[in-house]
Amino acid sequence: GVLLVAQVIPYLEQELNKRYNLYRIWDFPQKSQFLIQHGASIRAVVGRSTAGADSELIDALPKLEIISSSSVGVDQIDVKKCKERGIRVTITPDVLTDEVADLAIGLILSLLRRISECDRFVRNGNWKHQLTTKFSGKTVGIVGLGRIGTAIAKRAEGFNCSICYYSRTQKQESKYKYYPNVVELASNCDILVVACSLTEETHHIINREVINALGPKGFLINIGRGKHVDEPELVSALLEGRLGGAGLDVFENEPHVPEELLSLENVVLLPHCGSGTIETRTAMADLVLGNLEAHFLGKPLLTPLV
Ligand code: 8YV
Repeated sequence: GVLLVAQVIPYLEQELNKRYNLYRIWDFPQKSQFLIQHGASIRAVVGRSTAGADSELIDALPKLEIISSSSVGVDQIDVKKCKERGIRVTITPDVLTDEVADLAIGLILSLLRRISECDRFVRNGNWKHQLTTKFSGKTVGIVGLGRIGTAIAKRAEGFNCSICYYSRTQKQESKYKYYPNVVELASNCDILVVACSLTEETHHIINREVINALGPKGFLINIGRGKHVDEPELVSALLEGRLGGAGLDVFENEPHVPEELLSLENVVLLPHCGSGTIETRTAMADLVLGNLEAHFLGKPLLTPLV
């Protein structure tokens, strides 16, 4: 059996249902009851960024062989436990990189040029001109120069931006300026983009000090995870004018969005849709299916993490 722990696109759900004995966790009002009845027959778990497999779920699935996640992030999966138990983990890297990087640039443009706000003006019958902020030529600071961070940097270069970054270690092959901590990075850029993975070390990596360093003329963009940002600190900085603005695709307690943000004009708020195009979600689904198929045929996995 295959256990689906999160809603996925219809194509993926249908294909899983065709190929396997598929259980959807939400079909069972009591998760514990499902696990007692069917836990021993589950060989694969399919999840995504909203739900994966924590220690408790893994413990309840003694025959679990593989977790295939329709996401590049694995913060919802107990990867350490999977390693210990010899459970394979696959993710969907690369196929979503362009999409998420495109959205990051979209958020920057929307925030600085106030595109969403201007659209609301026009819809409300207001032909109002207001002066906004230029993007081209600004300094973009990237937290996490991995696949997505690098793709954002390349795009920003197309806007003649200077690029600097923070990561745990300096990338020798990179021509961009490296800062060994996020506060320094934030002090030296106009737009700070969070593009790292969520781990214990990067939880609340954007804290009060970083926000203050970015300052009243600085903009924060988050296309990573909500938990990268100390959200109450972000909200108070925006309310007090200590930060110029924020473009957010993710929130600390999704789908909950802090009420205070809804009335602010210097924020752009998106429903975690970075990878959300037909093309990319289909490619991600095909990777999930391809990894499961390879696993059950005893072939090498396409995109293994563990
Ligand atoms: C998704 C993501 O929201 O890849 C990730 O880590 O956050 C996104 O691509 C998602 O899990 C799509 O199913």
